Amino acid sequence: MTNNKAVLSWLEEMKALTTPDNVVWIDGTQEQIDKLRAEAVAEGELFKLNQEKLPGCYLHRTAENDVARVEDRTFICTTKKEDAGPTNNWEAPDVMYAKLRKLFDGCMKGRTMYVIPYMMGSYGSPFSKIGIELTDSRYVVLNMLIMTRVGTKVLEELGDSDDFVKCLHAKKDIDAENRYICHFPEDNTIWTINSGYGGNVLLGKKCFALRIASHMGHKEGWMAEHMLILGLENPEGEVKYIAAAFPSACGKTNLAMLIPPEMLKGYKVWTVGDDIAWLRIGKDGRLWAVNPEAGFFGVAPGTSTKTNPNALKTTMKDTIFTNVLLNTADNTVWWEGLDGEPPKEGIDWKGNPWTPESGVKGAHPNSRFTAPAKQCPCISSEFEAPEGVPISAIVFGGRRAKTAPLVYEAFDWQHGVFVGATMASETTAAAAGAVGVVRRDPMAMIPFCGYNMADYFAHWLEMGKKIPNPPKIFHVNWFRLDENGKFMWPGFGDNLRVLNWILDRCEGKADAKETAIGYLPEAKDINIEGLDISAETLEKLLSVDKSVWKEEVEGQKEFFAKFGDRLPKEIKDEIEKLSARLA
Ligand code: GTP
Ligand code: SPV
Ligand code: MN
Repeated sequence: MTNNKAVLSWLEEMKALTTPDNVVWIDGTQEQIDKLRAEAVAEGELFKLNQEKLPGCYLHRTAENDVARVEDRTFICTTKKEDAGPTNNWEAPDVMYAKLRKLFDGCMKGRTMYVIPYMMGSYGSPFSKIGIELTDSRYVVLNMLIMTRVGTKVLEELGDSDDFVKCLHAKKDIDAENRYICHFPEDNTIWTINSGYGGNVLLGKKCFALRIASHMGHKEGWMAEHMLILGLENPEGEVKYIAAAFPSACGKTNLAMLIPPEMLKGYKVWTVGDDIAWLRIGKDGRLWAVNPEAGFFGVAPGTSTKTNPNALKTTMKDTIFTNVLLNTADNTVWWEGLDGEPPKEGIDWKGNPWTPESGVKGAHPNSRFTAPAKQCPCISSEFEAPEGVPISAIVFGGRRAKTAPLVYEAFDWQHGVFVGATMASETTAAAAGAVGVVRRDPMAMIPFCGYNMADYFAHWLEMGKKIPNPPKIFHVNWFRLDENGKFMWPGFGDNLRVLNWILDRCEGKADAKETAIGYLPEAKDINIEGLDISAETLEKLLSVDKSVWKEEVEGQKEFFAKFGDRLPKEIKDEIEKLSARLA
């Protein structure tokens, strides 16, 4: 499919290492997609769902030990350990290559190697970047075809250039003990083995578009962030764009597709992206964002016509469901939190017969849908805009049962970077390990920053100095709990009420009071018309408990201590200033 020497010689090298029986180039044609789907069904890799109700939709179950990203097996392999920093696992490139070569040695014998040329970003955009993934998984091919732009056209855009990210994946034995997700940012290479799950193997996503891209952005003066991008249209028809970073499974897809509550019908949200943003300074001096992805790899549980009808509509055709429940009555899918009664019987994510009385979850908490972004009813007209969209506000947030109020605004860019750097959130099922434990997750990037996070903070501070008209920075928390452990804020569509305050602040149209942690709205500044929420609850949601925040500062200091002298002075200054304001 190409005469590109760099591509062909790399492919020969990888073939010699993994010794596949066949090599198939992915051209992106419907004919080839149909063939791959049919083969995957025949091999039991995919289950064909009810084609009348869900045309083009399939179900896949991963191995039980392979249902989420594995952060403890994810490595940043740079020559110098300090370049990976204290928040990443590190190994020297030569040592890791040697270890992995042994695992990859002959691992595709008897299998087919698929060559997937793909592009992150839209065709013709000056910001797009190319990768080629070699994989022995049809499931990966079919997912990459949804999540990225794949095929002949990508190779045409690449031409003779050697500027592409070299990605190698093999399922091997799905052996958790020998699972590795390895990044070599100094030579644009990603090697992963022994997994077949989403973020570990769809290498355009977290591995390239965040870990490798954040490293590129640091060198080249732009940013790769774990952010949704949405356009909020007001009743006058003006659209303003917001980028928001929340940790995994903390509400990006939901916010990006929000449907306004009845009372605020004149507003409309347009989705540009739900997971990743590449941000650059535009010619007009503002910060501009593109979504490098072409699809959504969204959390299924909790998705319903009440919470996220747009996501549901997006998944009605040409979607791959992973680890959800199969409703055997009509070969459709189900997950916890979907509307209506659960099916009377089905097959759970482990492949076992299931009934509502089984006492186990039908769908895995991190079960997902892979759906083409273009099918989203609220996809933005700017989804493929080559230069992206101008960002008015950056929003950070997470799951905090206490501490963080519903919303606050940073005093300025430097303080906003500090607000992002001090983010903390309860862990979720998106990564293997304990769920519900509060951990520090700066800018929602702790699992995805491809270089030393102290340098990442410095890069954010540096960018701020270079953006003539920077966006304002905010922090939100939809997840505050009351004494009974119930969410105090209704969330979902009603989050628009908070976005409205945010954009009004950007335009100088809303009031705020100055507090120790930043500018907060007064209760009167948040429109709660039509909401069943007491004035007292709203007051609580907007309260800042100084004693809790003093404890918070101790946790922040402990986290920052990891970075030693590499931590930017500005961050140290901000923590001192916060302490002083709390005293
Ligand atoms: P990743 O794809 O892992 O990066 O996650 P994400 O940030 O896109 O999270 P997503 O929008 O898929 O939401 C994850 C879970 O949080 C789902 O179960 C949602 O139903 C739930 N959720 C999203 N928004 C809200 C909200 O405003 N309030 C509450 N209570 N739950 C929410
Ligand atoms: C996340 O974990 O933040 C995801 C899913 O968006 S994965 O692609 O598995 O990383
Ligand atoms: Mn994500």
